[in-house]
Amino acid sequence: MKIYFAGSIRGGRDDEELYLEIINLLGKYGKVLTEHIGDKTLSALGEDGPNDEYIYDRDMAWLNEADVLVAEVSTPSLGVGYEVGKMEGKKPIICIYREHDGKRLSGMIGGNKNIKLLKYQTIEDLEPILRSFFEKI
Ligand code: 6IA
Repeated sequence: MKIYFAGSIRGGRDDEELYLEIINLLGKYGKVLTEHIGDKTLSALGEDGPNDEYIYDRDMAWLNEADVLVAEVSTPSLGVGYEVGKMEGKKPIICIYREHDGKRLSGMIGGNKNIKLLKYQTIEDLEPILRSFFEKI
């Protein structure tokens, strides 16, 4: 099972430690193609790739290769939203969302009946959510 994990980079790195924990959890179910999302050295400037074209081409290739998309959508990110849109109708998608600071999720994710959206608070909550998702696909 090849897993594309999507999480905010230039949208903001507030949740980077959480991303790393999620990537570790996902490792139980398959190969995470995008382990760099949890990389602490990545800043919100996202200046660390060779160039944007390289990032886009490589990520599109990984999306095509992946069997499933797991998107952490608590920090709004144009890139994550784009990736969810690209995968809709093609491969199973789960969006995981942590309500915080009174911020509300985009209606384009929350209102989409084709997207499985699961709310959680802690990494402990996520374990059974992910287990049940991967058991069904
Ligand atoms: O708009 P954002 O930057 O927040 O979009 C984040 C999403 O776009 C992630 O889910 C990634 O899949 C993708 N993405 C954005 N920037 C990068 C990137 N930067 N590398 C890979 N995927 C990216 C350079 C990283 C470096 C280790 C070469």
